[in-house]
Amino acid sequence: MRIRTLEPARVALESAVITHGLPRPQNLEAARQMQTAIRAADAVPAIVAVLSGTPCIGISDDELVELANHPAPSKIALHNLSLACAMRWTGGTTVSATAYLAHRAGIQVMATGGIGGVHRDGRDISSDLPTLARTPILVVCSGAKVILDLPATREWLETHGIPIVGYQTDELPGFYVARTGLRVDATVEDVDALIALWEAHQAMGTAMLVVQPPPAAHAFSEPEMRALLEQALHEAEQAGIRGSATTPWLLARLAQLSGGRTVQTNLALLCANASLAGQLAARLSTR
Ligand code: PSU
Ligand code: MN
Repeated sequence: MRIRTLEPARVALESAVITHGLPRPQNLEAARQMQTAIRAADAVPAIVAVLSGTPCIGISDDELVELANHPAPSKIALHNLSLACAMRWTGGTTVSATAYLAHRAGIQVMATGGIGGVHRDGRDISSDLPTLARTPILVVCSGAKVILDLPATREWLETHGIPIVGYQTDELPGFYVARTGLRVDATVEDVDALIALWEAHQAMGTAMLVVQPPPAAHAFSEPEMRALLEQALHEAEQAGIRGSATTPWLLARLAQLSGGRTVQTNLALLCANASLAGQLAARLSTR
């Protein structure tokens, strides 16, 4: 493992969103904007990725450019992290591999767009979930991705002892949409209240999710998203898309169907989450 800095106010950023979640050139733009948002909050961004077999906690801008433009990057989750190291792969780490590595590097806070969860077929469960169930880390996100079975994902989190805290919201957001009708476990209005909850939870050994809706100017309405999603899910089934290809395929199809609007929403929510994570990390580092 290569750790770039030991600065206490670090925020880990996953990189599967760079290699598999967003099209070029918005992927590079997203990564840079997230880093800027974290620095503006007086914290230090650490993009987590695997470069030629080395798990990296923090990468240089040259390395980021290379990763964002890599012709065939791997999607690295927990099941293939060790293989990626042994076989010298280069790739983006999902929330699962990122949380695992960040925790080992002593980082308490990470940011992403939407976590993985229980897929709608009910059989495919993202390794993000079991990893969060055994990793004490504070994850700032906009809920789970709307392509998933959100009620089942919410139940899974509850079963496995992962609290969901709404930041200025009482509902679980659905990534591109602000509301899902699913409740959060607690709502807080400011960063200090979040810190108090995290300090109470930390010793439990599981992650805590902090969720906030996508910025209002970019959010999709529920009926709008339902129509796009119905078509994308139907097409994915027809095309026989399975396993780890599912999430990237659906995100890319939604981007096409919405004329690029979902990409703008994704960018906006990633930056907002990075900013909040930066504020949390900065505050935690002074305690
Ligand atoms: N957040 C985004 N876009 C993404 C992802 C998160 O805004 O593409 C990635 C994360 O890396 C997450 C992964 O861990 O999607 C989930 O993939 P899967 O469902 O295959 O576990
Ligand atoms: Mn899967």
